[in-house]
Amino acid sequence: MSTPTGDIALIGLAVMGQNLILNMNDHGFNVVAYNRTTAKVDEFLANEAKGTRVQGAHSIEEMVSKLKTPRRVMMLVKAGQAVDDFIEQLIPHLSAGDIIIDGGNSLYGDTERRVKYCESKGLLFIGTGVSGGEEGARRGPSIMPGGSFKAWDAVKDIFQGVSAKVDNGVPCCDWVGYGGAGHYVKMIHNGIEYGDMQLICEAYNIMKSGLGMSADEMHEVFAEWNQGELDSFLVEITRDILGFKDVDGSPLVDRILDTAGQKGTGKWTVIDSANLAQPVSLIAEAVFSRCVSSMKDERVKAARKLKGPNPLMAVAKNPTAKKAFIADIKSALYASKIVSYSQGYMLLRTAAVEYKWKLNYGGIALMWRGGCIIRSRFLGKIKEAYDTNPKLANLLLDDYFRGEIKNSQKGWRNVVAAAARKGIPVPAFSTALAFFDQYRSASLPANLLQAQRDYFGAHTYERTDKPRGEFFHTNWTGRGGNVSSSTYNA
Ligand code: 2AM
Repeated sequence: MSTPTGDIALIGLAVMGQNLILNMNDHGFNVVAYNRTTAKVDEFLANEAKGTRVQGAHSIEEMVSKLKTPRRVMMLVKAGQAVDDFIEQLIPHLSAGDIIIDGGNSLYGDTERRVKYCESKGLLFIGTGVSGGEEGARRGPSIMPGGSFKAWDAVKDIFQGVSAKVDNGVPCCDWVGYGGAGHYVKMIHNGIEYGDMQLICEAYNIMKSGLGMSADEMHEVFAEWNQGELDSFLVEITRDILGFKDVDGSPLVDRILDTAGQKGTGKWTVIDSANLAQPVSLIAEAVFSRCVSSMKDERVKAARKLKGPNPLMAVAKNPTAKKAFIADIKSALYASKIVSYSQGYMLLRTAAVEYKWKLNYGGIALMWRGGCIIRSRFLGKIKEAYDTNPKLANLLLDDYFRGEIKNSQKGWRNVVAAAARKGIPVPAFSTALAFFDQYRSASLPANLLQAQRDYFGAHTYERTDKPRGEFFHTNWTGRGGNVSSSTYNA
């Protein structure tokens, strides 16, 4: 048998898989391609991979035999059972120290389990987030690997080689942490992506309904926003979408049905935030807004029965006032975005404690800085904030972001208030503002809430004039006993 020459094998020849293989090939790596439906291997070799050094395999055994040791086998297959099935198929053919990599959109809990399982068999396992879509996979994605740390040295050159680069060659890929940390960070990335998209959609909706602006006018506004601190992939594509014309020359965006789909990573972020008691309210609003949008028939019926104010604002008719209001919308978008990332990082910090990961928060911002869907100039500022103070408790407390919120606050409040008056829904702008106002409140009405809980459930309360940890119960009605509830703590 000839000496194996394969640096890495890749299972799963959907577009992402194919593109990542071609990207690896461009960077000088020798890739072995395999797919469950082996006809796809031949098609790939005869077409997209023609003239490259990519090798094909028609069985797991053949694939493994073509790999140098330690063997590196990466899967880009449908999340769920397919990943477990391939692990089982691979195990008999691999040896101690070989590495299995899952680059799909797996749930971090599954990755956590797979790392332990593979390690128990003497193998190493990496679960990695790969973001950037098909284009990213081909030209340079953001790669967020976690799992068996011992495997990092053996995959680092490949992963960092093919990943996106920022600031003259800094790779958007670094080791995230043990177990499911890589897939967790990818999940938060997707949650934040939901939030960013919702914020942009709210800005668009106010301009459209409140200011009566055309797609072309909004195209100009987004083009301008993309020059400044909002410079990002999502603002850039929004600019292009608003300028895109249908075959008859009218804006295509106006013809697209307003029902949003979702695949689940936003929902997982929100479920985990509830489990860890972290108020990731903006991502939650983004997920729920997609749910409301998908109730199209119900909304159409409700629109006939439930009346509100005329959304067109008076400022729409005054060019100077309109311009000022558009600047306020930009402030609302920017400040809300700062809140959303602050909330996402709150969840990351809590998850790190709960799941015992040592996360590098600046490093995570750097991984998201290029290649992925949320890539932006803004993430460079988040990296700077954590470089300045790795122990930063909350992004809102960083000097730079504190200053930015201060400058944006007036416009932000103006937009939320105007939208409320005109009946234009801005759930993400509003929840961001509500969170900001709660977070900066030394006292909240939870004193009353605790009284209510003690009244109906004898749940007890602490007092402002006594040390923390001392609990009191009051017999509020004079009826019933003085027994407090100690077991129920919902
Ligand atoms: P296929 O081409 O044989 O369908 C994206 O769907 C990728 O995941 C494809 O490469 C697909 O292989 C693979 N895939 C999906 N479900 C799978 C399963 N249950 N087992 C193996 N591969 C699967």
